[in-house]
Amino acid sequence: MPDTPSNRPALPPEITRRRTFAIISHPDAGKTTLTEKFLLYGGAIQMAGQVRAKGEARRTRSDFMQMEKDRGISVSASAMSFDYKEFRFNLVDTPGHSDFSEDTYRTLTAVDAAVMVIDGAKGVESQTQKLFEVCRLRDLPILTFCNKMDRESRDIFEIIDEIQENLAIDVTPASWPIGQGRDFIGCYDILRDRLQLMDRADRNKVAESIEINGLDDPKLAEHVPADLLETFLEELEMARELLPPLDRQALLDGTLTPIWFGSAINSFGVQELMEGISKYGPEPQIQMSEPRNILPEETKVCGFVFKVQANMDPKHRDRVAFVRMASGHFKRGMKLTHVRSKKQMTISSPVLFLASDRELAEEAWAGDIIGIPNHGQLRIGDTLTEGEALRVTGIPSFAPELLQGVRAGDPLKSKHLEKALMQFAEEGAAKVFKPSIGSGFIVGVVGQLQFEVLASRIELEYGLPVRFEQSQFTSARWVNGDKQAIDNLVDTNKQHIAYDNDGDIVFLTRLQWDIDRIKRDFPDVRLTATKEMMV
Ligand SMILES: Nc1nc2c(ncn2[C@@H]2O[C@H](COP(=O)(O)OP(=O)(O)OP(=O)(O)O)[C@@H](O)[C@H]2O)c(=O)[nH]1
Ligand SMILES: [Mg+2]
Repeated sequence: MPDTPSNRPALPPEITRRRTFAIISHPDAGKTTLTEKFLLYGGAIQMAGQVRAKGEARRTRSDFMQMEKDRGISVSASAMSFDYKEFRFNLVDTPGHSDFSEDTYRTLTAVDAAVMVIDGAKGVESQTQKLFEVCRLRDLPILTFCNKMDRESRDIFEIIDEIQENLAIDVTPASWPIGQGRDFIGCYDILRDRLQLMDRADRNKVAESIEINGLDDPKLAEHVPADLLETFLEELEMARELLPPLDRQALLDGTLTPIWFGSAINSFGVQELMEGISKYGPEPQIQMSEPRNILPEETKVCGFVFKVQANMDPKHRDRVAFVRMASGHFKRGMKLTHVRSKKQMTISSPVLFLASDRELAEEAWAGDIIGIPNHGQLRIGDTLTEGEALRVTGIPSFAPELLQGVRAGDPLKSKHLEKALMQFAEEGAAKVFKPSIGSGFIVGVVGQLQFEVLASRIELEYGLPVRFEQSQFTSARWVNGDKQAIDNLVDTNKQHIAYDNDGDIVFLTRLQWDIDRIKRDFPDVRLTATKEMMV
């Protein structure tokens, strides 16, 4: 980074103790279950909930939307802050399904590290690979948790090999599993020389942890059956020969990932991972921004919006911007400059996301994620500063790949529908286009499931049953460039023209041929598949 001084002062202790990370993986590897156990060990909740809880049983805190609860999948990233020992964790549970990956990718711009969860029976899956590549682009440090070790898993060396080969990153074992599937009895904590035994009877109880004085300690044999012990000692010796030791700098550079083994649902291996994040994970990092980067230790406050969510909680019907603090010590009531509009905003009711509720945030430090309720001024990508015109960069916007028309079940409710759609467009949950001819709206998303989420949310949050239907269009392009040329294009192609929620012009078509034609006939006009977010 060109403008980063090499002799940076030490970070204030309040910043050093912060660990801000996302949990990522292929769908169903166990992110939400792991998140819930983090909350449990962080003392933020008393009892862990389940992803597919039935009846009165407790649900997980991070799957807060009705559709998430119904289907047992995460569709939206959710942030949670809690203390673990002397550390402050800001954790974001992300959805694994690729239809929701825009949310996950944006989250990765707001964290300093990622915990990559791997299903021990499956290894590196397609979505793991994609998410990993996004982390790599940002040199994000990665800690790996190999989950579901209570089930039959693949060979450990094979999994490690697969990570090293497919993801091109060195792997160092932080723990080593003893036994497998039904015979899985626990892990050896390599970093702290402890034997962690699993408590199978009580899933939510902290498992037994026995201090071991090196691998010759006779205590090992007291707790581990002879055959498992022999295999374990052989494997560990091999691992030590073949794999590099833990080197914090390599972890921080993103070239080495430590791997822990465990079973999130049985709370097993979770605390060791939390210790690892505390001890080896990065403190708040430098934020890429234009015209200069932002250092966390700067005394002036700066933060940026990476997610907007409306109607998060029926108790608080409002819109919340998720803001990652990039620098300084924020205090409630501060006046900050909204760089895009150059307007001042008094941040009077910022919130901290706790396990299942929110609390007023009296203060926040670089590294924290806070929520700022607002009426639509705050958009994804916006930067807030104490006056300087800084603009945080790198927050992705995806091209809408699927287009569908949408209608209210009751035609008289189309104004209501418009309001709901605008809200979702501003949230970044979908792109919404109003064709210049005819009525109705066209909605663009990245993945099919997003239509279902929208339909369910419009019904639940606005009391409005809606129907999505095939559209005559399949592609959308934003129109930029010379004003006169754009006017000509609009006049001669009315049946293709629509306006997005900001009133910007969009060209809709079902034929690549049309796009090529416009490019040829209107050389002074640019067509882009994503909207250029900031000016
Ligand atoms: N056997 C076993 N099952 C687990 C474990 N951890 C999670 N599960 C189950 O795996 C399923 C998926 O878990 P989730 O926590 O929802 O996975 P996720 O990664 O959050 O899934 P998405 O958010 O939809 O991508 C649930 O049925 C969990 O109960 C584990 O350690 N062992
Ligand atoms: Mg989940």
